[in-house]
Parts: sequence; C-alpha cells; structure tokens
Amino acid sequence: MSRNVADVLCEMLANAGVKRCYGIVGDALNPFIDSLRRNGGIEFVHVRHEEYGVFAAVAEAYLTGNPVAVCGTAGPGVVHLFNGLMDARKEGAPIIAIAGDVETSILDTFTLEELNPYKFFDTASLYTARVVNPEQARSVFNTAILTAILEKGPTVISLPGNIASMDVEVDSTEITIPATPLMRPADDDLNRLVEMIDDAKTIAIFGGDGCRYARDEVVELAKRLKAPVGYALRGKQWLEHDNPNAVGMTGLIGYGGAYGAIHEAELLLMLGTDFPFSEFLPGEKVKKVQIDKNPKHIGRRTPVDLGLVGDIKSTLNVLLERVQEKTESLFLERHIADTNSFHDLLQHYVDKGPDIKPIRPEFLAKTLSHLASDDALFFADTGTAVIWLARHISGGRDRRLFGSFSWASMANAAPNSFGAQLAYPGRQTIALCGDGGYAMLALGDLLTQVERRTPVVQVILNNNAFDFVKIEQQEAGIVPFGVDFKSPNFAKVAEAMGAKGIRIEEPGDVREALAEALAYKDGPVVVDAVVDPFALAMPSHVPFHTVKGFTLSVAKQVLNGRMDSVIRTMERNIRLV
Ligand SMILES: Cc1ncc(C[n+]2csc(CCOP(=O)(O)OP(=O)(O)O)c2C)c(N)n1
Repeated sequence: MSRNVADVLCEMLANAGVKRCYGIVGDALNPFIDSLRRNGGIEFVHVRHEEYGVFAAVAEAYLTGNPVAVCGTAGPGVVHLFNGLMDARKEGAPIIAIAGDVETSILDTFTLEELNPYKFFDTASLYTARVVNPEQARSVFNTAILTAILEKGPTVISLPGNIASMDVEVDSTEITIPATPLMRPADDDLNRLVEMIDDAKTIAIFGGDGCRYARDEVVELAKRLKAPVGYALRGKQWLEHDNPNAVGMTGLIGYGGAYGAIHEAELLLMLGTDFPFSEFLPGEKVKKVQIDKNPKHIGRRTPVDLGLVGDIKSTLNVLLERVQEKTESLFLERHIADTNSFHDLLQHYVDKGPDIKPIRPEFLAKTLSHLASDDALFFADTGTAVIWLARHISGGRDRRLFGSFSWASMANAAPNSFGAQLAYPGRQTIALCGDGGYAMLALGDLLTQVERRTPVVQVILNNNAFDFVKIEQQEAGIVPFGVDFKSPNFAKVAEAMGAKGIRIEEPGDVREALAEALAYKDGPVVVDAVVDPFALAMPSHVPFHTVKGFTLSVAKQVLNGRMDSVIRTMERNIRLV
C-alpha cells in the first residue's frame, strides 16, 4: 500500500506504543505534523521550548517504560533537543527524536538552518539516521524505534521535508518488539560468587537503578546475609522503603551509615549501579563483586574482584537458592545504629522548622513528603532540591523519585512532572524546583500547563541564588561569585500567567500552603517558598579536601569583607537555632 514517508513513520511509532510526541512544528517538520494529525493515534504536545518537551518525554518514558517521541525542526529547533536527549541517554529513557532536516537537493551546502545530524547528535544518540530516499524509510524507522526501546536511550531520525512528503510502498507498518530476555551469569560464575559470600564474615550491598525490578530479591538477600544496604541516588527509590537493612546513600549528598558499611565490609556486592563518584567507593581492602546487565559498567568506577553480567532479578533469584544464611548480625546492627543517629541529625532542622525564618528547606521538603499521597511522583531539579529530595522525601512501593540524576542538567523537574502528569492523569506529580532552574526553562511552558490545565504542583525553593554552586565553590576553597541574583515573586508571576500561585514566607504557613497546593486539581500550582539561602548540606562522610576547601573559603571570605555571610552560614548550620 502506498503512503507518504511521514505516514509510515507515524504508523510505526503508534504501533510501537508511542502515545505522545512533544515539540515545536515548522518548515521541514510540517509534513510529519500533518501526518500526525491525520493519524490521530499519537497526541501532539505543543511546548514553548523543545528542551522542555524532551525533559517531559524523558520522565514519561522512564516511568512508563514506553517509547516517547519528540520533535524539533531544522537547525535551531533541533539544537534545542540536545540537552534533553543527553538526559535521556544518561537516565535510560527510550526517546525517538524526529529532527526536521533541509531538503535533500541542498544538503551539505551550508544553507539556512542546515546541521549535520551525524556529527551533532553523535554524543547523545544511540542511533542516528538521515533519510535521503523513501526506500530507506521502513528499515531506518524500525531500527530507530527498536534501538530506543531495547537499549533504553535516545535515537534520532533526521527527516528532510521533501522526503517526508514522498510516497513510498511498504508491505506493513507493524513493528515487532522482542520481549526483554532474562539474563544471568553462568552456573560456574555464580558458584564462585557463592564461595566468596560464604567466605566473607561481613557483607554490604550497594545498589542502583538496576535494582528497579529486583527490590524484593535484594531485600531478601540482604536479610539472609545480614548485610546493610546502601544505595546511589538512582537506587534509593527501589531499596530504601520498607527495608530494615537500609543504611542510606553515599556520595556528595549522602547520609546515613552507607559510607561506613561499604568501606568496612569484607565483601561488597555492587548491584546494578554505575555510581560515578569513585572516591566514595572503597579501595582494595574490600573485596568487590559487581553485577550488572550492562557489561560496560563492570569495573568502570573501581576495580572489582569478580564481574558478572546479568539482570539483578534473574541473577539474585538463582543466587538465593544457593547462599547460606548468615547468623552474625553485629556488623549490620552497628551500621543501622549509625544510620539512625544520622537521621536524628537530619531531623534537627525539620523539628525546629516551624520556628525558623527564613524557612528551612529540610522542613519544607519533609512536610511535603508527609502530605503527599502514597503514590505521588516526585521530581527534583539539579541543585539543592535534589539534596532535599534525597534526604527528606520518603519513598514507598508506589512513590517515584526522579530527576536528572545521572546527567545533572538544571531545570528538569517542572518538565519532568508535566510529562508524568500526562502519562498518569490525576496522580500527584510534584516538582521541587530551584529558582534558577525555574527561570531558566520552566516559566515559558507554565503557559502550556495552564492551557492544558495539568494539575502539576511546582514548589520553588526561592533562595535568590545558585545555592548548590555556592556550596560547591565554598567546598573548593573559593569565595562565592556569580551565584547571587534576584528572583521575582513567582506566585504573582504564575497568577499573571493563569496558574494558581501561592507564596510562603512564614514557616508557620508551610503546612497549610502545601496542603492547599496538593488539593488543587484545576490546573498547575506554583508554590513560591522563600527559603534560607544559607542552609548547608554536608554529606555524612566529608572528604578531607572538602573540609580544607571550606576552611579556605571561609578565610578568604573574611579577608574579602564578607564576614556577614560567614556568620550566617555558621549560625544556621551548627544547630545554634
Ligand atoms: C543547564 C545547566 N547549567 C548549569 C549547571 C551548573 N549548575 C548545577 S546546579 C546549579 C545551580 C542551580 O540553581 P537553582 O536552580 O537556583 O537551585 P539551588 O541550588 O539554588 O537550589 C548550576 C548553575 C547545570 N548543571 N546545568
């Protein structure tokens, strides 16, 4: 049957389970958009900025596991996709980007809006194709869609407008998506692991996003081995809740006994993690086994004694049949006790929160966590929001915590929560945003949320600063610079744009204001919370160079006449108040 190339693409996307395409139309993309309209099986989500559309798509794709499309057109519109596609690559989200391209008759002539898609997308995309004749179409689309789904990342189809509108003969636009295979190490390798486990007196587990479908198995293994379970940020949502062996996170935003547990164990089991901060992982004193379905992750962050390729669920299912129960639980108890005492520390500014002005972000986040529903979807901007999410937002079997955790782009949370709301209409979707991040990308597309009346709750930590960078600069021993700015009253801005705006300045109003925001179902809400810009967030393990850097920065700030800022930082972080 004859259809045009764009029709084939739309049909194949719809047949692969794509429900939405986020983006902005124009020139080369017009035939594709026309086809999308006629197809009717995929919703077009017009956003005000292509990057916002991709961050929305990333959340939808990651949470649902379904592929999602995004589009941008020829040159500049395509460039706007890039940061989001890097995020999709790092967070493992199946995204198919349709990039409008210049007409084939003028390719490689440096014409208006021309961009070489192969060079440009090389770092982000798992597969990039430029369709220069209709006969390529079915095969290219099949590869782009399957690669995105099976390798869990972004692919790019660069589509010149003249090719998109050409007729093409295809037998079928059906697409067969193979089910994910079960993958586990060979018996001999598993037996080696069993021997190492049996030989070790103390064992710790450290898990990441690879434990997504293996939570119950990890918890059971930990129980059997009397092993404390620490996690990377991407593992927290799977491994922390309802897990008596949970000992928190390690790393720059770490808390609890995780650092101690993984450094003091005889054997460390690293499960489904590509945690990038090697300095927070133990050296050769600890024997290490790493299990991951991606072989490239093995030994990449720290040398390991045994590397096994397999998905965590299938591998642990077999392992559980073979390992013996350990009886000695002192090691576990010690690290649980450490974790509990760190929790008491974390609780300080939560408990005192109602009486401290400016509002402590710890208190704000914890209150939000208490008030939100059991199946709420939380998103945090890269910045201090991610720290408060990690430390004060509790997970749960049906809660999700997501952000740009591996790519670390600013301004992800508002679009993430918008995409999540489209995928799960009516479920609470809550974004914890920085004021820098909100001004960077979210404001324009608040209009999109208003138009669609999507009930997304956006809580802005209004601290008039790039606070995270301020802390970073102090840790590096330099005087904070280029980090202060003036934010508006975002609640008023939101009201002017047609959203509900709530401003919180008084700590006593936090609970009521957040409850009001969560109860509002008639469209987006922007909660502008004026928070303490001097709230510091030290990890549970502070490396020596951080202490040194901090001391140096303080000394330099005093010498530069910034004593007021030093005093505020001190008084607001050593629990004088
Ligand atoms: C697109 C992008 N630009 C710059 C950075 C570097 N960066 C990381 S966090 C941050 C500050 C974020 O500030 P804000 O959104 O106000 O949140 P806060 O830390 O103040 O809570 C910056 C500039 C980044 N990660 N991504």
